[in-house]
Amino acid sequence: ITPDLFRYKGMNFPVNEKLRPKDIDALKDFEIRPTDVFIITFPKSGTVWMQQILSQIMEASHPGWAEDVTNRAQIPYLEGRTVDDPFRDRKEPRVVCTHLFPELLPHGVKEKQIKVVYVLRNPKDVLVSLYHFAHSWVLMDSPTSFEVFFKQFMDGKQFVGSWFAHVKQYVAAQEQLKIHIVWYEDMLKDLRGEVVKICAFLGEELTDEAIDRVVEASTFKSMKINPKANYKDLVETTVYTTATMRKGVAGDWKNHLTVSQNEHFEKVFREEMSEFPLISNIES
Ligand code: PPS
Repeated sequence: ITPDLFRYKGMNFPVNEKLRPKDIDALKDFEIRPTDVFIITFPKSGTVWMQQILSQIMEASHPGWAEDVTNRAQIPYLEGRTVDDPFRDRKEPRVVCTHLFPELLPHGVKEKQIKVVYVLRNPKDVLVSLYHFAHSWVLMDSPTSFEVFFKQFMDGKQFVGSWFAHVKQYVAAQEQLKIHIVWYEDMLKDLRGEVVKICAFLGEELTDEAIDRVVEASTFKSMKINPKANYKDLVETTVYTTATMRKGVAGDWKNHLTVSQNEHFEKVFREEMSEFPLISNIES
């Protein structure tokens, strides 16, 4: 793996995040409440988007749920060490997000059968988005070239690890965990339809007008100018540049992958994912 990362239990963590193996192990005992909701993603699959959607749904359904903080404070990363006391005391239902592999999740996720929203995105676009993000996030080394980064991603040597392993493990985990899978591309095509399905999964009953407001607040355009949603506050601390809300489209991989890289990607995808009915989603 790249020198900015260390590998632990099958997952690649940033060396400079100061998260140590013992901290990662301790997450298993993170106290889960039955009403907790998890957003789980492979990076760059739509995490920030889902943070915005869920915060809008929760606020509509439980007035006063949202505190006057950014989405990433309201819905923090479990492994980001921001899950501190303010989060523990948040109004239920608490929402947390994570990139952890299933094996590293808190025991309570399975034991209490809490609700998990897993966001999936065409991995070619994930790769491209992560490539750009790596240039701006201080915890990752800037890639020396797209070619090198492409290879590292395919080999599971970049941030978090293998996209294929992550997705396969979560698809398989559907038998044990209460998971609702949402495709990034489906949200682009019909955001309202996906929001309705998410509400049904969460058991949150919203009026049509409230759903309209959730959708309106969760478009790329609205989020880009919303300081609670766009991570702009981190730009000042040089953690990110504008790379979080970069393009927000499907198919940007066509502007990056060469014909032979694409062929290689599709070959690996077919080998790795042959048993899962996901192939059609990566062909466009
Ligand atoms: S992270 O760093 O893992 O939390 O990143 P993540 O939020 O998972 O993914 C970032 C990409 O999601 C895009 N995005 C959106 N696309 C469409 N609509 C909305 N509302 C939206 N919000 C975020 C964001 O632009 C990143 O994708 P790219 O391709 O880089 O633009």
